Amino acid sequence: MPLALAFFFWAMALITVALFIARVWWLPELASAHGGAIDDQLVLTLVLAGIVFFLAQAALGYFIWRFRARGSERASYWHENPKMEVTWTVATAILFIGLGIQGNRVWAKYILTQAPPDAVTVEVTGQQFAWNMRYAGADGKFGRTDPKLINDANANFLGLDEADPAAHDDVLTQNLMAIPVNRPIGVILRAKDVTHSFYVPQLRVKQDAVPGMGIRVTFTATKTGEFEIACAELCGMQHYKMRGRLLVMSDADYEKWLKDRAAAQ
Ligand SMILES: [Cu+2]
Repeated sequence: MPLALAFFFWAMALITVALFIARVWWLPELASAHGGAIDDQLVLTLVLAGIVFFLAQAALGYFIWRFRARGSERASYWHENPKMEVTWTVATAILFIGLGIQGNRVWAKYILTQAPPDAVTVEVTGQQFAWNMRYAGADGKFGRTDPKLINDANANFLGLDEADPAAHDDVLTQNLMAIPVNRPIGVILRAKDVTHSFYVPQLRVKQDAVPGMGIRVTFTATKTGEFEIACAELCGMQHYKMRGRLLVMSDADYEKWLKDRAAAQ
């Protein structure tokens, strides 16, 4: 019986590790420039944790079998082993702190990178339960907004002030965002009501949108296609419905799309 139990632990450990190695359940396909470093960091964490997990399970199985009850022997009580305790505490601390420092470097590079001056700027404003996108238009300037002018019935979701000349060419969409591929994108992330979270899994971009703040998010998409923009913050009863489409296009297609949208409104 102890041998069967030991085999059970070994088999479980092997199957679990094999599922990770085979990547049966894995992240969605990567489509951004900064995402590779995040994925590598995740893999490094999983590999190190996987090795420790496997060794621990292997040892557990071995001990179950090695120290099984034999004859009328009684178990004896054994109290502390400072050398072993210090060893695994220090080893765990080095592993944790090391991964933390390394991960922090990857994170800082992503989150602290400023959009270069030639970046495409898109303002994204979350509301219950939609994403409002805004492009500055030909003048490169966003029109003035005023919360008092917000009127959802008239589709003025952002409270755009029509009296401001810079507002006239602003391009507005809802739940639809187009960007050019291989060009830096600078998103200005806002929220109208409660906290939302702008999440595009393929881009490895996830950032809270906080009322009263204009949070900058910089990324470069490396693949054309259509991706889902999800809200990753439980923001109310219809949170599950809060989703948008992100279209990553060639430069020419993007310019045409923007021009068409501007002409249509
Ligand atoms: Cu939301």
